[in-house]
Amino acid sequence: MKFSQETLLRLYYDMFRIRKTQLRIESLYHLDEMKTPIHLCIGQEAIAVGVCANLNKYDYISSSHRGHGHYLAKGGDLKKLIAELYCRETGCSKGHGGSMHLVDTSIGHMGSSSIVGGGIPTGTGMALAIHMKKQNCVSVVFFGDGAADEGVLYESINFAIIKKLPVIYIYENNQFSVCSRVSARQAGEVVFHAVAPEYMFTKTVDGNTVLEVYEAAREAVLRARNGQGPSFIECKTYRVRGHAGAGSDAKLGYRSAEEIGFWESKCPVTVFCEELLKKGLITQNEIQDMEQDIDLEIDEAFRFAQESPLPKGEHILQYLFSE
Ligand SMILES: Cc1ncc(C[n+]2csc(CCOP(=O)(O)OP(=O)(O)O)c2C)c(N)n1
Repeated sequence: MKFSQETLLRLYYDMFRIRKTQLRIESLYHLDEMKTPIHLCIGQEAIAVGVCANLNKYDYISSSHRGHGHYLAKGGDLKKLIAELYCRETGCSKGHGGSMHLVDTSIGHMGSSSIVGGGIPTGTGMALAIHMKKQNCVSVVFFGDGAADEGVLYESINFAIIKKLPVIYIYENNQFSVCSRVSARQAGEVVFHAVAPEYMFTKTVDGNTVLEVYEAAREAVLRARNGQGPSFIECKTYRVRGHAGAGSDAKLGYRSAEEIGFWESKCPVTVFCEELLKKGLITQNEIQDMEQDIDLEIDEAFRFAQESPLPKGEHILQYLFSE
């Protein structure tokens, strides 16, 4: 597939913006001003960006505890993201949710969940709603390999196949559920094969290569819009940071510093940038300009969050139920 320079630069910008946001959150986390656990998606930016670049505002996504990238890639407001991490009234969940419970239904972000696998049945349900209302949109579910250990994935896929639902399962195989390696929990590639490729579009891609993710997602989205039912895309990647919080966890001993280093050398943002430079599609000056813009936007988002009020105590029970 041929990509325009504009598309390539947009994909790069979006990944770079997510990366820089993650790094800023990480660098300030020790101040303990962000009263929320954080799960950084450093190294997984190509998946959020490659998939969401195929979606429009009216398409739905469901996300997980590691959801900063999904939120920004779907068009979520950076200020509201940071304000949510600061648990402020101006946050995207009005300061009630924190990092694991981001939501903005106005842009089709239907929520992230701290319940591992929680987005799988709800995202499938959204696809059922789309199908029943005969809407021309799709529902995308992002989930990790730990979530793929849950039986609800197979129940949901079976239901989606039977009902031919416009749902796309994006399996972010970053190889770990906390400290437990996927190979210790799943028999070979069983997750991928068990989802019945003869009944749905399935593909495994390099999750660190944004164009591979983009192309697979494009095909899946087209199929869903054309009434051809669900898809399952496995994006192979790696969680370079610790499961939660800031910094490396190499000293915990469940994986080697060499292994982490190997995956850092496959960084989706840097490698893509080098390719663009080599092809003459971007210049060092343009990269610097982008970086400056992003830094300013992040500065402003943090200032906004720090200056925003905390939620009011009397609102604690608000937003618990929706009619
Ligand atoms: C139903 C449920 N079981 C267990 C947990 C504890 N838990 C939180 S995150 C996590 C790991 C999830 O791994 P994965 O789905 O691969 O996502 P990743 O953290 O790698 O992005 C676990 C087991 C939980 N939050 N919910």
